[in-house]
Formats: sequence, C-alpha cells, structure tokens
Amino acid sequence: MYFDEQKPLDIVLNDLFAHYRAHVADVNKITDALLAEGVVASQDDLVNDHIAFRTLGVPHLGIASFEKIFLAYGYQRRDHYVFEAKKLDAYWYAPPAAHYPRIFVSELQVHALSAEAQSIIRHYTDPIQADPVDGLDFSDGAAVAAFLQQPLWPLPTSAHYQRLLEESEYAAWVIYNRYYLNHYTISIHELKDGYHTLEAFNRFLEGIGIKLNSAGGKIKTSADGLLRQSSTVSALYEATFSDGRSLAIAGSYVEFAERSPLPSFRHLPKEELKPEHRRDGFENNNADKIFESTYTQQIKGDK
Ligand code: OOG
Ligand code: NI
Repeated sequence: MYFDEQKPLDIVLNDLFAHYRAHVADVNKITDALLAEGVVASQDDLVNDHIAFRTLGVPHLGIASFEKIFLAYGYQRRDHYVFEAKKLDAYWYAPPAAHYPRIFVSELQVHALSAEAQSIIRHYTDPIQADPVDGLDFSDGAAVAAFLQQPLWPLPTSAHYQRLLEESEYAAWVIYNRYYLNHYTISIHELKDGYHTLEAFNRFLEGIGIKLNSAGGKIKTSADGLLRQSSTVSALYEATFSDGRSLAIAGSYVEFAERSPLPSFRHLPKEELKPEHRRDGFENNNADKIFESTYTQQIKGDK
C-alpha cells in the first residue's frame, strides 16, 4: 500500500506502514517472494484490507481518544465487538474512500483486571491528565504521523512488563508497543489465480518459512462463511526496559483476508466484482483468535 496524493491521511498511512515494514521482517519477506513469483510487480500492488491498533481503556486514552484521529480523516465508526475472556472491546471503521484500508481498533478493559495489574497500568497512564490527541493539528499529516510513533507514557520496567504478561498478554503488548501499527492485512481475493484462496496462499506462506497463527485453526471462518482470515505469529524482539534489562517480546504481525461475494453478487464474473460486492466488516470469533498472534503460546508453540 502506498498513497501518493499527500493528503494528511496519505502521509499518516504511509508513515505508519514505513515504520511497520522496517520492523516486521515478514512484511518484506512475503512481498519479495510474491515479486519473485510474479504475483505482483511491487508492494503497492497489494491491496491492504485493514490495519489495526491496540489501546488501553483508561481516562484520556483508549478508543474514545484514538478514534478522533481517524474520524477527523472521514473514517466512520461501525460495529462494536466484545471479547469477554480477553477483556477487550473493539470497533471497526469504514474508510472515507474505497482505496483506503478499514481500521480495527481495540481497547483493554483495564477496570476488569486485578487491582495489581490496574495499578501497574495506572502508574504509567495517570500522569496523562488531558487527551493527548486533542492537541493535534489533523491537517498536518507529518505531525500526526510523529504523534503515532511518540511515547505517551514512560518505558515500563521489566518487572511490570512480566507481571502484566502473566495476566494479560494484550496489556503487556500495549504497555511496550503503544500505538505502533499492530498489523496490515493483504487482501487475498485480489491476487491472481493460484494465490487467491487462503488455502493456496497459506501453502505459499509456509513454503517460504512463514509461521502461521494456529489458534482456532490456521483459517478462521465467519459464521456466514464469507470472511476467512489467517495471520502470521509475531517474531520475538529484544526489548530494553527502563531498568536496563532486556527481554525477548512480541511485536507486530501480518494478516491475510479473503472476502467472498455477498449472496446477491455471487453470480458476477471475477472481473466484474468490486470491493462493495464482497463481505464487509469483521467477525468476533475470527478476531478473538487473531489477537493471539502476539501471544507467547502461539510464538513459542511448534505448530
Ligand atoms: C487485532 C485482532 C483482530 C481482525 O482482523 O479481526 C483482527 C489485534 O491483534 O489487535 O485483527
Ligand atoms: Ni485484523
């Protein structure tokens, strides 16, 4: 994905992707293999189905704060999802124009954690006494892009990270990784024959040594059968904490989505199918398992 109009939103999305691509080795590994096989001619030929962010549900942060950025760029809030066991909420946002990705934003229900985990999180976030997004000039794409890379709270201690990890892998992820792009998502159905189903694409991925998230099966399927998703598992990154210790921790990953035509458009030939003819939105049970792409059990497990 690359946006060349240089509107503020284009600048923000390009910058998010540049940082993400520089950190997540699987992004270029997958693109390079697709180039080598002649599936696409450049990274820009890949359609980005959606990007995702994670937030902490505390005053002045969380979805209510984060969403202001993308609402300002014309995104529209859509369905609400709840993940009870993981103590998460999420919304997805429809883009202002079809060539932009959807956005999926989740939030940790901090109030539902143990008193100890809450107090660790609040230790970092309580000094934030006003919504940091409120100070942003949305017409300045470079400033918004810089904001998304900027720490809003101090680096955690390794002990705090490890205590959070025991209770909520998501909490530990956000306290260290903050608003970094959590994943981008390749639209598989847009690829040429032989690569345009998740079965074929996952074979290709595993053939180049990519490890897939196996929670709930490698292919997660919506109840209507029309949205199928797979994802890589995060690599482990050597991260330095405020006490000087380093730990190997989860970062970001890559997702793959196959959206089938809605029943009323099923008869259309492939070349006439437009994005609006396909299943939109997300699916609770798929998302629930995709979150585990940054979980220790998926990263360390051998399947
Ligand atoms: C998001 C997991 C859910 C999807 O497409 O349903 C998701 C996350 O890991 O933060 O990406
Ligand atoms: Ni996703």
